[in-house]
Amino acid sequence: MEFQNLDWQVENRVGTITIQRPKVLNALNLGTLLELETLLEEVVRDDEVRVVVVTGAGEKAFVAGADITELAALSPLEASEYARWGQRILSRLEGLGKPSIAAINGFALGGGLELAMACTFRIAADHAKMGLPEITLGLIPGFGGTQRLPRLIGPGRALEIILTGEMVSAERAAEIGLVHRVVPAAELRAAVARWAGKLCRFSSATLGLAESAVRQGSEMPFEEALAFEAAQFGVAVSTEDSTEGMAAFVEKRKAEFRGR
Ligand code: CO8
Repeated sequence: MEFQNLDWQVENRVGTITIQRPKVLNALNLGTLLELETLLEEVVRDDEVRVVVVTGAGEKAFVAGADITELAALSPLEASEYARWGQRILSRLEGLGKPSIAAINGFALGGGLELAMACTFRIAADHAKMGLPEITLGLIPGFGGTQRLPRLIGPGRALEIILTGEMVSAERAAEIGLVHRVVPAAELRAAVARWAGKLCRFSSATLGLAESAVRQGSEMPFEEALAFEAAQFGVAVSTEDSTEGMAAFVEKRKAEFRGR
């Protein structure tokens, strides 16, 4: 697939999406979002891809937000529709059924942090800075930030980040649970590859079931969520991979999962 604003590479069953507009710190414009939307539909169908990594081109930025020059030209109705569309794309990433890792290689701001938060995991370079600075532009987050951030770090801390518009360091982001790991910038690529490699060893079918049990279950009343977990557990047991996983344990050998 050929894109103007994205690069897409698959290696060792790991697909990497690189947002590629380094001159504007990889800001997400309409064209980039359209390409991302198209790519995700391909990725979801591509059985070769087990894990998706999202990162930004260059060393300075992951993604510095939605493209402000485009936002400035929107009417209120257009802005609202744009926000809904962007939200749908990020929800598609979140609900891909395959784990995703944001490799945060620099600034992750506004729509950039919202993109990272839609990923299953976030690994940040030590120089990365994160925030939702929309308030400093007279705006509020519009690609899911007001909802995903409090779900990740709690409403108190989310309100601080959203209402002050201040950036947090990678170290602070790890302390508050916004990122899973912080690594020296030079080691980011290797750390993400190791994390992705670990995930590739498991059944892609059961990874998807576990993620949806957590994500969908956390939006349900507790008893309903437990019933959902039990139903997902039943589906897991119906897979060939669960037969293989348990047989491998009994036979004291390494399981060969096939994603079925
Ligand atoms: N949009 C457009 N251009 C950008 C953006 C952006 N988000 N971020 C940086 N750029 C451009 C700069 O304008 C600059 O361009 P030029 O070289 O032509 O002047 C170039 O990238 C390099 O940036 P800087 O010179 O500013 O680099 P600095 O190192 O001085 O500063 C910062 C880096 C701190 C990251 C700074 O660039 C910055 O503050 N950027 C904006 C961050 C921001 O506010 N992001 C939030 C945007 S709003 C948003 O994401 C809303 C999402 C929901 C939308 C809902 C739909 C309606």
